[in-house]
Amino acid sequence: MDSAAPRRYTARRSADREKGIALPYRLKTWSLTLLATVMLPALANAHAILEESTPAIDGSVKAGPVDLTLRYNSRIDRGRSRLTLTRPDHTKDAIAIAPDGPPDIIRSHLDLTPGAYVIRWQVLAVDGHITRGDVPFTVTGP
Ligand SMILES: [Cu+2]
Repeated sequence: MDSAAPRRYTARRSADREKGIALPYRLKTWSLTLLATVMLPALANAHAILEESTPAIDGSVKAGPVDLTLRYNSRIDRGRSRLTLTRPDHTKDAIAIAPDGPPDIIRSHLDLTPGAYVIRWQVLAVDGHITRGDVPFTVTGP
């Protein structure tokens, strides 16, 4: 009888110790689950949204060399993004995207005569979603 008591006591102590170790692990797992739940909708919305452009939408620039800059809210896959320029005579041309620069910016260099233009952009964001939009602008005489 006397020998059984310490044994049971030992067993209970080791069970308590296990509980003490298990709790932080459980909390950690729960925290990660919570974090994933909070983060996933944010990642799903990481497709590219145009935040700033030069020329600005409905803006105007002077004729001659024009540096086109499109800045997005997320990283862009340049190799799978496209720019199309619609000229005043409604002809369309694919325009080259500069291969360098920050990952959230697309640049191109144009030489434009006066008139109304539209840049149509189509970009692939890091989340795998493609978004498109238009930047209409006017080129004024020198
Ligand atoms: Cu997306």
